[in-house]
Amino acid sequence: MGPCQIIDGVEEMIGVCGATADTVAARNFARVVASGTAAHTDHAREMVRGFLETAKGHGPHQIKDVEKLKALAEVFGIVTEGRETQEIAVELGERALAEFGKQDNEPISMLKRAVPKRQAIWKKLGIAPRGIDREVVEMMHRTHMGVDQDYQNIMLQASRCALADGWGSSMLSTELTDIMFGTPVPRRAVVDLGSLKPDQVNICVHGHEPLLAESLCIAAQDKDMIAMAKKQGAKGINLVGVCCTGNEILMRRGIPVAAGFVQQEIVISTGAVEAMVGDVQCIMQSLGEVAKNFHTDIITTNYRAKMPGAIHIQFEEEAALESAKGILAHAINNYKKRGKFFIPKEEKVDVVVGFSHETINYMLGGSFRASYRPLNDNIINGRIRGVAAIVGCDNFHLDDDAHEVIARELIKNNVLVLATGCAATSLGRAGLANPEAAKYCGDSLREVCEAVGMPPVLHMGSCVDNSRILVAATQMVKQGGLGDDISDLPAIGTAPLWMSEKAVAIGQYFVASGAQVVFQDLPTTGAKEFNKYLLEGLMGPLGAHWNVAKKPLEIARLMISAIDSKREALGINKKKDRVLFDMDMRRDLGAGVPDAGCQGHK
Ligand code: NFS
Repeated sequence: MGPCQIIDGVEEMIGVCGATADTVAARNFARVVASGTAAHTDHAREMVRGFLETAKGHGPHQIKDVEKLKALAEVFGIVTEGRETQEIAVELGERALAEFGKQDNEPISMLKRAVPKRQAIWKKLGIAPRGIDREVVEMMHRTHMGVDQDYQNIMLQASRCALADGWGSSMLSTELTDIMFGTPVPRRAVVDLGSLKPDQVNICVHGHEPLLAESLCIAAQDKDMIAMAKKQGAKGINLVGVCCTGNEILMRRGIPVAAGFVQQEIVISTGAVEAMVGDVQCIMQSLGEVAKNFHTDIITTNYRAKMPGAIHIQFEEEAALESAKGILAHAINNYKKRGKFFIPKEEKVDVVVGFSHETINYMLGGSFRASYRPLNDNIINGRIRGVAAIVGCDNFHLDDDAHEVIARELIKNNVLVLATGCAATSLGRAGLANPEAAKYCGDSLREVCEAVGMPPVLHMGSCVDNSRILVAATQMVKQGGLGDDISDLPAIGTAPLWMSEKAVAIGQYFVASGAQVVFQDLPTTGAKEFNKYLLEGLMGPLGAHWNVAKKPLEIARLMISAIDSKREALGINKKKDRVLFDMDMRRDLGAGVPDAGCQGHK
């Protein structure tokens, strides 16, 4: 009688209660999805609460993107005409907060953003998420012993739960964070360990919720704090990011990311870090042990996530700036204790980041015709073969250059890459997230990148920002010419080095939204039927399924061949003649404009 185990090599395994391997694996897989969704949801709730406080005029932050505020308010059916920004923001914040605990059976508001065909699929299957928290609870209930025993039915709720993440909590977090801290625009920055500074107080901000990081950014510019650092003999305060909180401030402020997930211990082992400040998620317990060898203090700031050996300074949202200053003061006072240190200066790579979906719209479309038309046209005319997302974690037990190998193969074959999370950090370190990397592309993608001045790998932010990819894919469908659903697009995603449960939730919401995904492995191979269902069977109800390929190059080739199949289905697999066009044609927003993205190059 438990714990349920699937033993390799035992065919027809059945538990004492009669549960089959397929039921057990489906339950476990669904619980992984629920856990990942819960992590994004609790993060998002904090962001929405912070947004509401900001809307009410409390704390150090402001509503920075009023245009986006109004656009999102419209999605929620909030009247914007003739109303003050603050009034709209408070109503939006309250409505957004209510999405978590909603108890009626109406779908969450953001689902309306999806294309009609996808919404109809969700409705037909009965998987449109209702309340965000409710879907996690129902998932945990249905996978409790003796409840849902049909793996296909379990996967319906796993899809609904994952969709509550992608189109609910993650999307709320991304959008409200943008409204509050500014929608990212392209900016140059650096990544890697060389972003630490030898003569400044180095503070690493690690974790996920940008409320803490943004408050630290503001506090680090305070002249009293800088004076305090100087009094300790430092030239200033150098804030750097680790993991996804790093990606958040990189995207919006151009603050360097020193490390992704696997490098977090190495940052401390430089001996040059006065404090590593964390909130929630992806923070290794081993940091405490590593830090014992140096003067570095590990500071936890969230009551949810305490660590043995760490100093806890609770980050109080109501007094965000004061809290941030307290944390900084602690780090500054540690500067004098710094002993021998080593910063690998050559490990510093230029990146251009900040590719929100709005930026892609603007960048490819230009200021007077911002739209996805040029992207679609370049896909239709074959200059861009398709779009691939490389997302998720890095980890130690698989090839750690997988992201780079996959990305190089994709861009060489004219596939545009979108990246988030630690995958984006690793592609930045590999030198692929800057416009100069266009030289590694196939001829036609290189032409597009050079014309627009964009990198072939577009850094779109943190893991919650995978919701930007859902919006971008939806915009591509709505723009026309590439089918009427995400499942028609020549697009595919991978999280090759996944390790966090959040990555599985993301994978499942992509599949449930109609996008194929590829992982290097899935924890379901002991359950033959269920595994096959994930890898093939989901195609029936959802129009997309999971894929597994072991080696990075195999992953890339599988992605390219999936893109080619979609191109064939769309009838755009034949090379079209180039059509030169003039300014009048460019201004013609209605009709398809061939070659639009490359106009500048001619
Ligand atoms: Ni995503 Fe970001 Fe990194 Fe993986 Fe962890 S930091 S939220 S889970 S390890 S990409």
